[in-house]
Amino acid sequence: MSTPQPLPFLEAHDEEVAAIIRGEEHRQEEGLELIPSENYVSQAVREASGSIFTNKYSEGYPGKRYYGGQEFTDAVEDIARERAKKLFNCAYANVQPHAGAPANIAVYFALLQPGDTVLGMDLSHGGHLTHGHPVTYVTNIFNFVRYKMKDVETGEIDYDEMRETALREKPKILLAGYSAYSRELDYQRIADIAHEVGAIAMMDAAHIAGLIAGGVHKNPFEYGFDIVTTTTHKTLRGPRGGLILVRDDEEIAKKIDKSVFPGLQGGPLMHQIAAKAVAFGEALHPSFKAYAAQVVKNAAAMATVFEREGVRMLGGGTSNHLILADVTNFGINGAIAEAALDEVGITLNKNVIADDPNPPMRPSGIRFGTPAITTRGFTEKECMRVAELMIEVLKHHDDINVKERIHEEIKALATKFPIPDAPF
Ligand code: DSN
Repeated sequence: MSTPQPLPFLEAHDEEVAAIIRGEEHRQEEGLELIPSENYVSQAVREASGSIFTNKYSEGYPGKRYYGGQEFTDAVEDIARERAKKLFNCAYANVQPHAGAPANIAVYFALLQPGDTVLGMDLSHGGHLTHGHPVTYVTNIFNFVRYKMKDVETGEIDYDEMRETALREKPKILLAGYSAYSRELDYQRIADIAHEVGAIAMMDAAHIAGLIAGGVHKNPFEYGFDIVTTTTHKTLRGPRGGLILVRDDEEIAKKIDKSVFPGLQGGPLMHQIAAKAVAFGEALHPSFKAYAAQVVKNAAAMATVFEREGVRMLGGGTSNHLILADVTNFGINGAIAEAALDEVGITLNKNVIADDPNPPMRPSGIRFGTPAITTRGFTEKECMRVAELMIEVLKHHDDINVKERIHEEIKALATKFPIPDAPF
């Protein structure tokens, strides 16, 4: 088991909250986390995140703050920015976005006028809410148009359609990057289309930032992308937060800084920025390359089991950290699958599949991935066993005896691979 977080004051002063935190510790330790956007941070990241920086207001940027007492906040934000730039090989970094959604929205407000167009991936084909889903407020301000996959069985994006739409709609931003897509992108093609129509090429790398930083996926900046946004807590294995990177354009970087603060956010979360600095330092460690490579190998291993069992996977499998599987052939929907797997200690999420005939709360798919279990030390062997157990649960989702047996095996596996204090 990982070292439990010392909570002497909380346990003395607020037993209720302390007990809830202990419950969550126990849940994370005993179960297997397969939500592909989650991970386990190191104790060092947690120490920085729980540090005294939470007390400090620091509106502005290093050297240009609105309040005094900034010598240490400046120092830590500078380290975070420098490490981020080194990690992604770019000239500018803004480490202040509180999460991925505000990072994307800050870019829109930095570079677009009301009514301007963004060309992004359709949500059901893997895009994200902040890429222009009608439930989000930014769609009242900007015009979002969409591209899709050409073939959902291979995951190939319809680049010809993307180009035709770009020529017709004249987007100011051509947006790549997805929350539920399992293949790699042709960055060169996307950047060329963007620049042909005078658009900014922007990549939302939230899911795969750790794979890029670890060198197992291509870096969009090397193919002409102008901006990369990401969260810091998924494959990148940092604290919850957002990050905006700019390849080399100082004007764009200045506009983004102004957009994040004062345009959109108030005081930055300096404790999270300190924790981001620590996580970026960990990702620069040579062992992170081995971690990122293993994440991809583990997902591929799980896909071989699903393929062998004839389960339909969107995109025909995976080249990254996640798998999107259609569970309707088991006679169930994604919500039933999610609940049955939860009962055996496997956490993942229901997910819409491309052009899903079912509604989002009862979609046809499940989405799962390997970033967190790889941090625990799982290799292909354990991942294949987990995939076999998942399929058994899906086949016998209402058989209590089967689920009890599998739950015991999952607990034993989790106990054998405790969450590490320092994952390198
Ligand atoms: N909620 C994130 C995910 O799970 O992919 C995206 O915002």
